[in-house]
Amino acid sequence: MKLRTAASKIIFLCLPIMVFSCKSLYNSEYIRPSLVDEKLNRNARKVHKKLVYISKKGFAIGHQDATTYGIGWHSKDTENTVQSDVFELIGDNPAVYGFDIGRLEIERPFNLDSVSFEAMRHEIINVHKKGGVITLSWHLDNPVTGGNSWDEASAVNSIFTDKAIEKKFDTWLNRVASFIKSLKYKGKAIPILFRPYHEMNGFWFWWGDPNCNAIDYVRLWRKTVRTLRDEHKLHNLLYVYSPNKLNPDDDYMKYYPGDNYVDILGIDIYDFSNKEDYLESVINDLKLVKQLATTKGKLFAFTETGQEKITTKNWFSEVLYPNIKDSGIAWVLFWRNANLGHFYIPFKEHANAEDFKIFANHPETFFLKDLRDLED
Ligand code: BMA
Repeated sequence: MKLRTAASKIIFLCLPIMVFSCKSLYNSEYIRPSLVDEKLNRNARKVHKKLVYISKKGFAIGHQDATTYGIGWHSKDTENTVQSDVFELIGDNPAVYGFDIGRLEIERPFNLDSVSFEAMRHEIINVHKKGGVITLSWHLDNPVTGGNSWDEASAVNSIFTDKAIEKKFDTWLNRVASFIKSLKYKGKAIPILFRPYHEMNGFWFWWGDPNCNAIDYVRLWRKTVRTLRDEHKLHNLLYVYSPNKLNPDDDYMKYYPGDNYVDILGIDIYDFSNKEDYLESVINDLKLVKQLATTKGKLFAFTETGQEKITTKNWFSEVLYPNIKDSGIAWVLFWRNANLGHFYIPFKEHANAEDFKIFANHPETFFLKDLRDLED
């Protein structure tokens, strides 16, 4: 009798713990990773784990602005339905969705590519609900001149030396934080792969070389992490570092903010209709990124790629696929389908539409439905 009472007491006391405690995410195949944010929420940790699993079997397919617009349509025409040029071709959506928050910092209602931030928030929630992975880039304006991202006038140093610019920039970061804070589903913060200040080894952005030196770049990156993570307590962000393809004198690590500030190593490489050049970069750069990431125990990804208008026959299955299939990348993100002069995923009538289907049929390519089949 006494024993039974004790046993029921234990069950009674443990029940809430049993109900509320969660299954551990970690096992022998997936050891607890060391991440920028030690307090990273469970959903974001699950995304990290998912990406690790995918990278062992293949890679997730991503598309920038996949569901906001495409060739001949805009999401405002199709409220509440997730349409995408990828879906038009293969009957499945991408696994990874790129969004850009450029101009959020200056409180514009639309981003630099005319996507309303309201629609973006709506889409991000929708995509998350359907099991997709979200990545955010930020083509932000030049805080000194008020020009756009491509205004090469020096600005990063001023963030640290000019009080007025610093104040302005802090306000910008606060606005980004507010937007990210609003990305919630069922009361929980939606995981985001945050990829700011990309292609910093290129000359075209004000945060890039030679418009910003490496010391200032690292300071900018760390300040951003500290503001979002420590001040605003955003615990849903994985931080992605993504230089542009390496020119002969480039050092991938030159602007690296440090292992404690980066979760995922990336690289952006485009095919400017020069197959040899493109493949040389894809092969060599991905190999290097893999080496660095593996040593550090981090994920890595092909954060932007594509050939504008896809003029090379069978580009997806014959140029890209054979060279990334064993690369170990967690995802590959194709750039946006803006218009007939600027697109990176074929539309139905395009000469490479069939080729994309062949590419998508390979077991290594993970689309949205494939992601749902993975266990947590
Ligand atoms: C560039 C181009 C631009 C666009 C920018 C941000 O590569 O696609 O047209 O404004 O990305 O998305």
